Amino acid sequence: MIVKKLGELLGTDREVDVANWTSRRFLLKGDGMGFSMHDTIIKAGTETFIWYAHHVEAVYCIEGHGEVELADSGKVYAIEPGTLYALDSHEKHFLRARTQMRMVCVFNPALTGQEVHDEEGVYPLVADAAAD
Ligand code: 9YT
Repeated sequence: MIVKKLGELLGTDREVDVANWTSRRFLLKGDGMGFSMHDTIIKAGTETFIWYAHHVEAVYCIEGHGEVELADSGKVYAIEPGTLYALDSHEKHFLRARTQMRMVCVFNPALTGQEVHDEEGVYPLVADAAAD
């Protein structure tokens, strides 16, 4: 069994801080669960274009307010604590945080921890099975 506390991740390579968000990676590919699970802070006032071409992701908001807009349809969904959205079709989307939002994110396939958003907001598939 794996047991982790958020505090153990802070300041390690499992805490990834970029312009618009900070992601604390509880579970990565190397943990062998078949999915990755992150506690992610989306910074207040940010808009992020995201396209996970190679992954599906479920996102559950536990703190804060914002919205997600589907790029193709323009459809906008409000996000508040208790809202889940699941990107089951690799939807291109804009994630906007009105206040700081805290999201529990689950990815399949699992992130290795080596991915970075490229200029299109895409996470590539990272093939390094040994990572983390
Ligand atoms: C909600 C979302 O997708 N945010 C981007 C960061 C991502 N959750 C990650 O890498 O943890």
